[in-house]
Amino acid sequence: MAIVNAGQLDVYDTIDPELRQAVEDVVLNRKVEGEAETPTERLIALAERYKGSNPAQEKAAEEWRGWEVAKRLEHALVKGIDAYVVDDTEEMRQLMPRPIEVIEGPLMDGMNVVGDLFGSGKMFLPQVVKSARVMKKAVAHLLPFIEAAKEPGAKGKGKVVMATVKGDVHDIGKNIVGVVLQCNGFEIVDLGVMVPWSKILEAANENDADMIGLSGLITPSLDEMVTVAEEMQRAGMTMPLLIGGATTSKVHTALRIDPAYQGPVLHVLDASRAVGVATSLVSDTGRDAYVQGYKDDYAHVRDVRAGKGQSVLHTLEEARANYYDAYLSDKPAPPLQPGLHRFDDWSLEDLRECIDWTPFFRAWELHGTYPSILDDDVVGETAVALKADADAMLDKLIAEKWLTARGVCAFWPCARDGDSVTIHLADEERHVTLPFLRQQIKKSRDRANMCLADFIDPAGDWMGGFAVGIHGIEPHSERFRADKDDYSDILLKALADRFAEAFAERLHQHVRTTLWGYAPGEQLTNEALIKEEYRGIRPAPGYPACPDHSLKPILFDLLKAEDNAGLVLTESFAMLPTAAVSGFYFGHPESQYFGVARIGSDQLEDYAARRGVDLETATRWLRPNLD
Ligand code: B12
Repeated sequence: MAIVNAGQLDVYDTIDPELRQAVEDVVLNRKVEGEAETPTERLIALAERYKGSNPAQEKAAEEWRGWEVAKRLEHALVKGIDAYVVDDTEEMRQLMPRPIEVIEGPLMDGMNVVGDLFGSGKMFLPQVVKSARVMKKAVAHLLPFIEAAKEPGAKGKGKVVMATVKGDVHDIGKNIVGVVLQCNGFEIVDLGVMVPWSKILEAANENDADMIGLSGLITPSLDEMVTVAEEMQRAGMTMPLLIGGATTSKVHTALRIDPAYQGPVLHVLDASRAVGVATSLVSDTGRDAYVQGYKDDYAHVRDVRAGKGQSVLHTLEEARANYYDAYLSDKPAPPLQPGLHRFDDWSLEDLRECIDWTPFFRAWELHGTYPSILDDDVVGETAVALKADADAMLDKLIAEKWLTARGVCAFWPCARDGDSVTIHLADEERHVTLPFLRQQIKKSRDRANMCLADFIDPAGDWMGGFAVGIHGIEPHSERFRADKDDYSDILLKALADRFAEAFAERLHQHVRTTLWGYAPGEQLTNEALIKEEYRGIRPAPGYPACPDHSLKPILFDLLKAEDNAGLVLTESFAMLPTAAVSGFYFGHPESQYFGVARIGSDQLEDYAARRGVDLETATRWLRPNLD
């Protein structure tokens, strides 16, 4: 049977005739009269010669190696081939009067081609990041010559100071934007993750930056971004402030960040838009009108919000009366293996089997669902190449044991107590309260105002918790970065995130079938797992049903997550290592995900009292859910 990968089809006529003949003989079962070898044997023998090589590619490779050097550099940049770039750059350097001209001339010309192709949708993010790798290697080769000649560095389009804000640890998005801006001629001063506002302002001033870019993944980072804006205002700064990251939005930027800073504030949705925004901000002519456009737009958002009738809220009392009435006699039996379970080294091979690839492609701005994305007319070819690179890295990192999946889960006897769940820790002779939030928005018809506590029996029940993390990424990430290889660095981080999600999914399955054991016969395909076609939920602090990140210290204490899984929390409740997921287990058949959404001041006060904190602290924790 012939198996064809449509994404990797060669032009038929360019296939080596001998190989083509041998393959045709097998496919068409054409035995040549009088020959001792069968077509199969002949193909197998021929295959030996082809092992590890691709003649068609080699032929093409030879061809472009014969071009003149500037053209070779452009080709290497556009195709992302770094194999010969140091030699070619050196050849070019010897032809140019000054080393800096190699950057400002042929290398920038090549990157402009990349920028144009990306801008016009003919090249995609993974290819651009590979191009950046080539550029960085070329520049690294030239730098010692530039320094030796005591020449000023290449004049870029502008300088951007980038940082993930204090308390947040995520940098894939920031790094992608940094690479794309670099490809388009901007100089990036990357301050890394968990950067306090003082360091950001200092670096911006010291580097005489043209703009600051902030990134954040979790909601506590939104407050931190407001703080940076306030401090920029206080320091009398005027440089533009770019806002990005999964949790940020145009509305939040308009309502909270823009009013805090008189200078330009611009929310940027993704990497491809970052180039246009940054380019407009350094333009001599169009800048003012461009910035005014944003200011007007944000003012408009504020006006619309002010005038917009918000959805009506129940009082907390009314919402509680409209609770979700789960059929409690259906509650799951006590766990078969109660207590705490620790996993020091879950098999990565096993986790690989249940990776959800769709978000992986999304991280690279390739939109579509896996596996059909591989056949997509527009991004299919890029997706196939990216998946091949991901598979190759997975093979290597599993064989060489780069990463370790550590996790912990536990089940506790508990009871619902209003909107909280009280956990009984018999061994430690103590109770721990988990306060949850209830939906307050008035619903149509007879839909309930849900709270996670509704899935727990007040007369006695069970719930669980888990925390998983992928350790060991740092030395490899550092190695890649030292080698100017952002592509592999981002690829590795994106794979570690996939492993974290896969681990959370796999562990939940193990819990349902074995440890808690309420679904022993569950047989689900990976697709069905991804679609969550199983009984029970695992809401994570920060997700819509359970939006308060500050529950994580309580969960971590219950799980002894630092000792048992090597996980720690930052001051904003982000988890380290970055590729980590934590949450609760509810086993009731009717348990389901929902969004708490907006809550009223009555619930805020009630929650503060239940948590034993002042109103100001509770307001900070719950701000995204308040008016
Ligand atoms: C994949 C994912 C993860 C991955 C990690 C993602 C990562 N490394 O970035 C894993 C599985 C580890 C994870 C874990 C968690 N996650 Co998560 N996650 C997601 C998901 C599904 C996609 C995010 C993503 O990878 N995007 C791809 C990257 C490339 O995009 P990006 O970071 O946004 O960057 C792009 C743009 O934003 C922009 N950009 C980014 N930075 C900058 C900066 C500048 C200057 C500019 C101009 C542009 C820019 O350009 C980038 C490239 O296009 C989102 C939901 C969603 N659809 O967004 C939830 C989401 C971000 N996660 C969320 C949460 C809550 C968590 C957890 C706290 C859950 C938990 N309790 O375990 C943990 C926290 C982990 C930790 N270490 O603390 C929430 C955050 C909101 C909130 N309430 O705080 C989200 C929004 C889900 C939700 N709807 O509630 N998560």
